Amino acid sequence: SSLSRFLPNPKSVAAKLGVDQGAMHLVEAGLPQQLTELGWKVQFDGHLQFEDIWTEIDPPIGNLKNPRSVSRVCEHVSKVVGEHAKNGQLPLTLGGDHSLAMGSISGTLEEYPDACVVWVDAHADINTAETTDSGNIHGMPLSFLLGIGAKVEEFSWVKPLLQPHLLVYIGLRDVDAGERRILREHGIKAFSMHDVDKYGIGPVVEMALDHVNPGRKRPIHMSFDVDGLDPSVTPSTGTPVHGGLTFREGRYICEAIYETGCLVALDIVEINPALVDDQAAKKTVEVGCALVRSALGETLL
Ligand code: DIR
Ligand code: MN
Ligand code: MN
Ligand code: MN
Repeated sequence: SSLSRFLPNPKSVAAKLGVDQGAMHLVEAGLPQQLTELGWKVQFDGHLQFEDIWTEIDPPIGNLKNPRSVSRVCEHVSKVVGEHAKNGQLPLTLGGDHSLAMGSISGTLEEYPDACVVWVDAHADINTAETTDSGNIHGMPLSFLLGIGAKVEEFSWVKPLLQPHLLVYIGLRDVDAGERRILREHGIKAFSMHDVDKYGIGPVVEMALDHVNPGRKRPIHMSFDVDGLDPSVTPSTGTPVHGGLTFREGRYICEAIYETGCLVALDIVEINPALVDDQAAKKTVEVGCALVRSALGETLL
């Protein structure tokens, strides 16, 4: 490919220790070389560590955990992703937890204001400061991007640039009551595991794209939480939920998104090699690499 590509690596923005190692493991497993073999010109920005940004003394705001650190890291991610998008590069953001999508999607929308978002996840990640039970910001990024809920001063840099009809979910199976209300109120389209069982993954992806990208002309930002897949496939993740996507269903989503030719940015998040055991971590990292390759053009034949 003549296009230039790039791999930023935000440090964890997670409360659960170890998720920041996910990116490191994907790179060490050979992801940059694998993408080079697929014909991409890979610009690897190195592992951003944010040691100067991350602060140990960061008391909760409301019940939001590590709010200042998470906010600053995400703001940095948004700038880096935005710059690379501006240069015509496809930013691949390796997590780290899913709060970083607040940054990556902000960056994408700066350059592509008409972009749609395909969010693959077991969770809806759309809690607000009022609805969150856990206080985990990785359960909230979409509410900030959509401008839903009470404003949190610390996150005032996040522009509410995402419109509800340009967001679609695939894989949901663990949605809080408050989140369900938000999805209903804002008419946000979601394909749960029930829909995947009922229609099959092919039709689900088609319906999802018809909703956010009817003419397949809009740029697509895909944000892929590996807990969208079943824990038997991606065990090393912070909040596994039974009954998820199979390996093939996950790869199919990525292949189908690649086929649209509309992909402009990709996140792979929530791989935590510190969880379960080394074998589980290795497997999860391998699956993560395979998902990225599929989304970036690897074909089976
Ligand atoms: C829950 C779980 N809805 C929360 N969400 C997770 O904490 O807000 N999201 N784990 O990734
Ligand atoms: Mn998530
Ligand atoms: Mn999740
Ligand atoms: Mn999460």
